[in-house]
Amino acid sequence: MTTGYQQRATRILQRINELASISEEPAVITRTFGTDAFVKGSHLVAQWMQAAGLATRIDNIGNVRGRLVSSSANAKTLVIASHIDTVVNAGKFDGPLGVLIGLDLIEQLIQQQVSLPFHLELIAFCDEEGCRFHTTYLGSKVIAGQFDTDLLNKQDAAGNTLQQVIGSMGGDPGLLQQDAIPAEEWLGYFEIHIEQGPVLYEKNIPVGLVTAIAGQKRIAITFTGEAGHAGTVPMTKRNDALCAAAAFILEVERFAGTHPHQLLATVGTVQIAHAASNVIPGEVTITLDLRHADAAILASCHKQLQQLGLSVCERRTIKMSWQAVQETEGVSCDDTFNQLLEEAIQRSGYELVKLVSGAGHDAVAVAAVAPVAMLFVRCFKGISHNPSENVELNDLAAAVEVSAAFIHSLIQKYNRG
Ligand code: HGY
Ligand code: MN
Ligand code: MN
Repeated sequence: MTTGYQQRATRILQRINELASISEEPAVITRTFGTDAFVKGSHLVAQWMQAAGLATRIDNIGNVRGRLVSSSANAKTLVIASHIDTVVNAGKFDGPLGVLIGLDLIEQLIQQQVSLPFHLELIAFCDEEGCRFHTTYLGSKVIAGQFDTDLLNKQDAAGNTLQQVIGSMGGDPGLLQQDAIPAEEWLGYFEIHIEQGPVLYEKNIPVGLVTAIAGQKRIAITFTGEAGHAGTVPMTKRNDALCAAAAFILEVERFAGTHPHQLLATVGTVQIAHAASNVIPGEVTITLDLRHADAAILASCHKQLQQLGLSVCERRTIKMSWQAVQETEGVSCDDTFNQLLEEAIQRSGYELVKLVSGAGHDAVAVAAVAPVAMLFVRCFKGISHNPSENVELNDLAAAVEVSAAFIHSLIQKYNRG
């Protein structure tokens, strides 16, 4: 016999699958900011919001926003959100799970004709991953009033600026400020997201409470040597930029792998300029992603790795440029919200697990202006950013049950005034 939560989870899963079928490439899931597939996915989510009876719009940067207005005077706004952009060759739950559970929660509130002491805004953020412009949280920065207009000049690999891409989607970059929710109007922010790590899976527990989100730094590093003929330049006379990059990458792995405080360091992209199989690479650019919950440790590792890069390059007479592309401090989730979320988890009969998120989330951008809370959902072996990302139906049902209990406790709390 399926419970009401399992029926709701089944419908949520159907929507997750339908959204996942919209991709830039056949047979994989890729929906990066501003592409046709991304726009098509946004319109599908907007249709669902409209059908649910929400006042729906796509804002100037491309966030899909559905609002359920409260009749209470001076009501503030609670945002339930996550993102619908993806990495390349992504899983189908990272982002959409939080948006579509949020949609279900709001549909239920409408169906039960619950009178809300606060406005509820469901948001599908447009660019949490930062795959196209390497700066994450573009959509959430806009609604939090934290968007730096210098970002509009950022260029993607094809030389398109963010300004142009926003315009291509019908947005007006000059109106981004107006899309912010004013700081004084915020009640808070709630995001449901897969854990993307192994803790809940290993503990065999469906949901977890997030206490904090780690800080991260993204750096673009360019190694410049000298291009040359693969068939004539002796090995001892080469300034091979790719070999220097490779030596540095292995140094990064050694440094992070032996670091006493679980530093996470990843080189996710390598670009060889004018690459050809018979040319000694003259210029190579890599991206380095550094994560740690402690800002001081993150900053000192960043400095040490830059030094390591310089010494690798000195030994090889290679020039190195080191450019920080994005830096976000870690944030803590709100204690009051977490107390209510903790009670919702326990009232629903689940063991309480508290976790720090190594992955970044839009909650990081919103934490600058509002209290944030996050609920993690177990995913298969903690795998994510990978097409084998998976969530069991019963875990989806558990997340619906706990989230609904949490929202109801917020309604009770603010109805009491
Ligand atoms: O990279 C991250 O932590 C997130 O998935 N954007
Ligand atoms: Mn995500
Ligand atoms: Mn992600």
